[in-house]
Amino acid sequence: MAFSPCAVIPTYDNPDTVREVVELVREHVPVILVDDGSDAPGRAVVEAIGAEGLAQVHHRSQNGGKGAGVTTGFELARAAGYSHALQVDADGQHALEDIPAFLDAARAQPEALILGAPVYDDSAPTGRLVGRQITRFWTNIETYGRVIDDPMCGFRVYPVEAACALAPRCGQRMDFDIEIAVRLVWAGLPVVNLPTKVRYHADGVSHFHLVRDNLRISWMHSKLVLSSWLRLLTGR
Ligand SMILES: Nc1nc2c(ncn2[C@@H]2O[C@H](COP(=O)(O)OP(=O)(O)OP(=O)(O)O)[C@@H](O)[C@H]2O)c(=O)[nH]1
Ligand SMILES: [Mg+2]
Repeated sequence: MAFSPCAVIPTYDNPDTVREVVELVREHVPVILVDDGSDAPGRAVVEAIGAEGLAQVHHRSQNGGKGAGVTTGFELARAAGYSHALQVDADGQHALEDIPAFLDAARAQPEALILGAPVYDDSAPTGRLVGRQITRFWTNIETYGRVIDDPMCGFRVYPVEAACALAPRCGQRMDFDIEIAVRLVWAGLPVVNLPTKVRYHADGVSHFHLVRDNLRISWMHSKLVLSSWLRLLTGR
């Protein structure tokens, strides 16, 4: 299949940032924007983006989580015939000037999963940095080595077919980014980790719930560690 990338952007209540993100991303690739049941202000911005033809817009009727939004985006990407999906957050935290480097890496190794490896500045909250170290400890165990630099960064490129096959089996909220990366490693995809700056804006919006999402992520790691041991024991 010829290399034909699009972007999949999940959004939930990002009225202040989503338009600028879409405008910058569409300079590189066509955009599929999945609104995951945003409240009126976020929904109105997404509707305007669709009406202006800046992106292919899909509205999910109910909030299902970041993973649910991305999964819907993968399905739309496959239906439209795209080979690769660049995933970018809608909150303006990613260094979109790095998009060409991400696309070049995917073009050079189309079978690979291209993962952003965040380079933080002083704006990053300590709690989030510690959480990432813990989840990285577990993904190293789950993947039998240091394959994934950062399993939580939402800036990455997926081969669409492989992503569509595994996405519905993954946790559909903030656990999604981690679980699909591990499962794609298990499926045999090579991983390319690309350093990229991540900023936390003073007035930024986060939907990451410290307790609820960390509990969900802990449960997911329990399942994945068990599965990784079973895979070793059974050779499957
Ligand atoms: N579809 C969907 N997208 C979501 C949901 N929650 C967050 N997102 C999107 O996922 C991206 C990242 O969300 P954030 O809340 O910033 O999560 P995060 O980047 O892991 O957390 P921080 O490190 O605190 O920024 C943004 O584009 C959000 O709009 C959701 O419930 N559904
Ligand atoms: Mg964020």
